[in-house]
Formats: sequence, structure tokens, C-alpha cells
Amino acid sequence: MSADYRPMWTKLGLNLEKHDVLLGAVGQMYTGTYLSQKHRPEGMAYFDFVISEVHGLRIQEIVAAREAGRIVVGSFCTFVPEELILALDGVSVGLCAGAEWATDAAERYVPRNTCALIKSAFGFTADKVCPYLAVSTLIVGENTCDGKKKGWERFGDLVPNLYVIDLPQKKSDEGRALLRKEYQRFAEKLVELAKQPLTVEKLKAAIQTVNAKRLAMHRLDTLRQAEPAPISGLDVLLANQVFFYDDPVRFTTSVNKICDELEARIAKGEGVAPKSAPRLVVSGCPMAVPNWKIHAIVEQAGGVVVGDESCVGARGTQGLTDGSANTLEGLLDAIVDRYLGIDCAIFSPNPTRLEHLQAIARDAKADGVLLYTLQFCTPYLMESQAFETKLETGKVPALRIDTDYSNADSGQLKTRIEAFLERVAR
Ligand code: BJ8
Repeated sequence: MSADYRPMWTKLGLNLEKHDVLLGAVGQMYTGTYLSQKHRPEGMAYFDFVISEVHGLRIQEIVAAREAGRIVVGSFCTFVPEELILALDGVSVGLCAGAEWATDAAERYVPRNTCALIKSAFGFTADKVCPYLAVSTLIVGENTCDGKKKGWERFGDLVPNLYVIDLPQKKSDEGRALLRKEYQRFAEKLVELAKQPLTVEKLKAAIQTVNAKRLAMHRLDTLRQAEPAPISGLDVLLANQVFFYDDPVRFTTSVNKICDELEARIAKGEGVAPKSAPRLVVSGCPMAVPNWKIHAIVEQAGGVVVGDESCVGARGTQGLTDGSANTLEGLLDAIVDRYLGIDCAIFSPNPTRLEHLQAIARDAKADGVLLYTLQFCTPYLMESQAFETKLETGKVPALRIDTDYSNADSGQLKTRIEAFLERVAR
């Protein structure tokens, strides 16, 4: 890190001792997983910098924004509309954590058989090691799976500024009406906090900013489909993760720069792995920083990840918000339409998720699919079982992986993934 941020962290109320341990562990993981890769695009240096300053420079920027009177909204789900936050000059940050942390503390609030993502959020919060959480004006939870829905009731004991958005379980007219009402209520809450009105001009501009960010990721997703793959799955995963933290305009510019570089690579037939490397798509639960486990195992074993059907991936960035309406009502309708297209497994039925996954696998010329789920995540576990059968019936090899954030099963996963790579060898 380029500066001494300890006074800032102290002011944010972090537990410095534990925070030091966390940063040390993430730094070590990053060096071992990312910096050891070969043939990385030069543009990835930007993301190396972002990660090295993830609790430093970026937090300093957000603290400055807050001191200038801007709201900071932290969230745990892709259903929280960033467009509304940006339209009110707010800063939007993702709060999901991808590391096993303070499990004992977390288990004082949620049962042992809760998914690692939820436990991690409780652990980070209870231990006071997350500056993004500490700097947030508002923390938004959303009623998706049962674990989150019931978890917020306990999370409210840990933070004073929790706001919960209700979500439909069905994509029916009634479901759409519920989401519309909830986004309207959320917009009103943001207006109250930001102490400024929501205007058509600002909402249109915000829609454009978020769409540009999504389009950059669509471009990256298309380029990674080339043979040989011009970028590793680990690097694209990192871009998908930073999507939730970084300044949106700077992020878009940086991803587009990498895409320019990839186009040049593709034109020369260059890649990060030989053309013969087995190509996999990973589908399932979201992977927040520093959850790089599965991609690292695949790529260290000689495979390459060429698609991510995940909220930290193509599920989260799919679709654009139509910014053509000239009224707030019309723009809000367009936001609802775009977000209702997210095919999270909490919806029942949820046919578009499998269709999307099949399209990703086809377009990426994938040799197989890894169905990744966190233990105790009922919605994704249920879908992964059904998906395995349907993919295999359609002659797409699939492997189900149920895991958590620990490394206890790394050896076993390595063996299973290596065997799968052999099965799908080109
Ligand atoms: S839109 S995927 S970000 S809810 S892993 S907490 S589902 S038990 S994260 Fe998600 Fe929004 Fe859906 Fe996306 Fe529950 Fe499963 Fe845990 Fe999960």
C-alpha cells in the first residue's frame, strides 16, 4: 500500500490488529494466485493496483465522498439498483465477502449450517474488519434466500443502518408489481438520505454510466470466448469482483483498455493457455473477493475458465437498462424490467438461468461445466442437481461441486477437477 491508512481505519472503528491479519492473508493469497500467472494482459496491472489498495486508496476516496456530503450505499446483492444510487450522487459498494472469517463469532448469530457467504458477512461485521461496511451510510439487505431473509433480522443487531428490500419469488405480474413498489420505496429512502431530488436527467445519466460498465463486461465476455483463450478465468473473475467496488467510469475505461489489448492478442492468435487446454464454464453461487479457489484449481491443473454464469459474472451483468423514457416513472419501469431479468435461483420456476448457462457454454466453446455451490445454499444446490442431469442429457459434461470458503477440501477438489479435465480433454 502506498500510504499509512491506519489513522483512517482507526477513525472508521476497525479492529486494527485483526484487520492487519486479514490484509496479510489476502495479500499472500493474491500473490500466490494472481501474480504467479503467466502471459497476463498488461492492463491487469490496474486490477493488481486496485487489489493492493482495496482497503486503502479506494476507501480514502469513499471517505472523502462521504465528507463531501455524498451517500455511500453498501449492498449484498445484484438486485440493488446502482442506477438509483448514482443518480443521487451516491457511491455504491458491494459488501459480500469471500473469505472464511471469525466463524465462531458468526455462529453466535446464524446457525452452523448457514452458507459461507452469509457467515462471512457476519464474521467480517462482528470482527470490525470491513472498511466498506464501516463507511456505508446505508447497508442494504434483500429478501432472497431464506438464509439472507432471516439473517437480516440478526444482522440488524450488529449495524444501526440496515435497510431491507423485499423481492418477489416469482416473475409474475404480481412479482413485478412488488419489485416496482420496493424500488420506489428504496428511491424515496435514498432521496431522503441524499437530501436532493431524483431528476430525470440525473437518472438517465446514471443509467448510461451503469450500462457502459455492463457493456465493457459484455465485451470482455465475448473476447474471452476466442480460441485460444486470450485471458485467464482468474483475471476475468477479478474484473467481475472489482465491478462492485470501483469508481464506475474508471472501471469501464480500464476494462475497455484490457479489451483493446485482447483484440490485438486474438488477431495474433496468442492466448494464456494452449488451444488444447480444456475450456470450462463455472456456474452457480457468487464468488466475492478473495474467493478464487475454483478458478485457481482449474487453471493450475491446465484448464481454462472461459465463462462465469454467476452474479459475479454474466448473470450479474446481463441485460441493459433502457434509458429512453423521459419521465421518472418510465425510467423506474425500465429499471424494474432490467433487474427482473436476473435469473437468481431464488425464483421459482427459473427456466432462463439454464438457458443462459447453455448459451454461455455454447458461445465459449466450452468442453464442460462446473456447477459450483456453497454448502447449505438450498436454491443453487437444488438447481445444480437438475442442471447436471439436463446438461449431461444434452451431451455437455458437468461436475457438481459443493464447497465452502475453507481450504479443507482443496486436495479433494483438485483430484475431482483434474479427473473432470481428463474426461473433457480435447
Ligand atoms: S441475485 S445469487 S447476489 S441472492 S449463496 S446467500 S443464495 S444461501 S448470494 Fe445472491 Fe442476489 Fe441471488 Fe445473486 Fe443465499 Fe445461496 Fe448463500 Fe446466496
